Amino acid sequence: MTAPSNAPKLDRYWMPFTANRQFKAAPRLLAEAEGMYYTSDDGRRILDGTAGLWCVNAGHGRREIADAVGEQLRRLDYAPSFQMGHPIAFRFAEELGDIAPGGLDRIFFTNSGSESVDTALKIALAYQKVIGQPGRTRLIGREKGYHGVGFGGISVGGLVNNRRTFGPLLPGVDHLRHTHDIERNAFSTGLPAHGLELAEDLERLVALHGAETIAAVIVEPVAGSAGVLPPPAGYLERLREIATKHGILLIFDEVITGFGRLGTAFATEYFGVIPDIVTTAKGLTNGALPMGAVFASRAVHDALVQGPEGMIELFHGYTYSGHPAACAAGLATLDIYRREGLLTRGAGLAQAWSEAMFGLKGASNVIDIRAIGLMAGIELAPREGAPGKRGFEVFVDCFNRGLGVRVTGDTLAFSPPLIVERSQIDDMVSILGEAIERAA
Ligand code: PXG
Repeated sequence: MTAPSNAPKLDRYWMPFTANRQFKAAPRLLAEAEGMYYTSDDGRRILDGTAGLWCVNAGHGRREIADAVGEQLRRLDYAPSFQMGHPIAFRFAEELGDIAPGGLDRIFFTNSGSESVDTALKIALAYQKVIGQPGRTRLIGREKGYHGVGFGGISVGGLVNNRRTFGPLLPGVDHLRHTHDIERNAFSTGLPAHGLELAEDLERLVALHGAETIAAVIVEPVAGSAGVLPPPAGYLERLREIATKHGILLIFDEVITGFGRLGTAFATEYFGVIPDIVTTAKGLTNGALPMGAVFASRAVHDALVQGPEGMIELFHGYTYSGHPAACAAGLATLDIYRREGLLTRGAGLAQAWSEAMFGLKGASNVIDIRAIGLMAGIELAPREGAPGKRGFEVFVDCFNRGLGVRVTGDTLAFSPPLIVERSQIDDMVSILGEAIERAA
C-alpha cells in the first residue's frame, strides 16, 4: 500500500501568467516563508530575490501583520464603504497621508495595482470633465509600460503579449516611445545619459491629437516588468513640464517603486518630480493581503468632491475598497516600515547593490545591467531564434539552486525585501552568475 501523498492535485487551478502545462509537469511550490527566505514543499531554502512579486518589502512572516489582521477580523471582519464607513480605513488613510508621495494626500482604496490604475484613469477623465474639459478623453501610456491587466491598464500598457489577444481595447489611447536603448545606454551607472529627447514624444502627441483631447499621461517612474528601465536623466522632469503646459494630468504608476524600493518612500521623492496622481499596491500591505491605494492631489480631489450636497461625487469603488483586514495589514506594515527605517534603508545600500550587480559585467551573454535603489535588471543576449529561452533556463536553474529571481524575456530582475543583508546580495549575484554561465 502506498502512503497517501500530501502533494496537491494540480489540474484544477488555472494559474495566472504561467505556462500551466510546463509548470504542472515540474512544479515549483513554495510552502513557507520567513524573513528573506522561502521554503519549498520539498524542504529547500530559497532566497527571495524579488520580495515575492515586488511586494514583500519588509520581508516574510511578519508576526505584527498577522496579529493585526487576526485581531481586526475578530473585531470587524467586513463593513461596507459605500455610504457607510469604519474607523480603520480612515486611520489608514490618515497615516498614509503623512508619507504621501509629493504630498498627494487624498487617498482612494482599491484591491490591486490593476484596480489602482483603472481608478486613476477614471479619476483623470472625471476631473477633466468636471473642470470643463469634457473633450479631454484621450489617455497616453508608453511602450513597454506595465499597468496591470484591467482593460484600462492593458490599453495604456505597452507589452504586446498582454494586449494583442484582447481585441481593440480602449479607444483613444496613444503611447510615448519607450526609453530602452542598449546601444547608447548599456551598463549605465546612475540614470541613463541618453533619451531625454524621448519626453518630447508628449509634445508630438499633443501636436498630433490636440492638447484639448488629452486627459492624462501615465508612466512608471522606473519601468519594472519590462526589465527594470530607469528613466533617462531629466526625462520625468520634462514630462512634468510638458504635461503642465498642456493641462494634461501626470500619473505615476508606483505599484513597484512605492514603499521604499528606490531608497525613498516613493519614486516621486527620488526624482523630485510631483505628478497629479500616484497609483500603488504591493508594498502597501507588505503583500500580506491584497490592497491598492491611489493618491490624488488636493486639486484633483477637491475639483471632484463638490457639487450638490448629498450627490455621490464619483461613481466608482469596490466592495472591498478599504477592507478592514487589509487596512489592518497596511497599518501594521507602515509601523514596521517606520520602526525599522525600511522606506529609506535602500538609500544606504544602493551603491553596494549596484556594485554587486555590476560584478556580473563580463559574464557570458550579459549585454546590459541596470540598477537603481534596490532593484536591478540583468539583460542577457537571447538564444538565436528563441527569445526568452535563455532567461527562463537561468530562472529555473536559480530556483533549483535556492534563489528566487524574476525573468521577463531574457532579463533577470531582482527586487529583494528591503531588509536584505550584504551577504545575501552576494549570494544572489553568485548564484545568478553561475546559472548564467551554465546557460552559456
Ligand atoms: N502597475 C505596475 C507598475 C505593476 O508593476 C501593476 C500595475 C498591477 O498590479 P496587480 O496588483 O494588479 O498585479 C503592476 C504589477 C513582474 C510582475 O515580475 C509585475 C507585476 C505583477 C506581477 C509580476 O514583472 N506588477
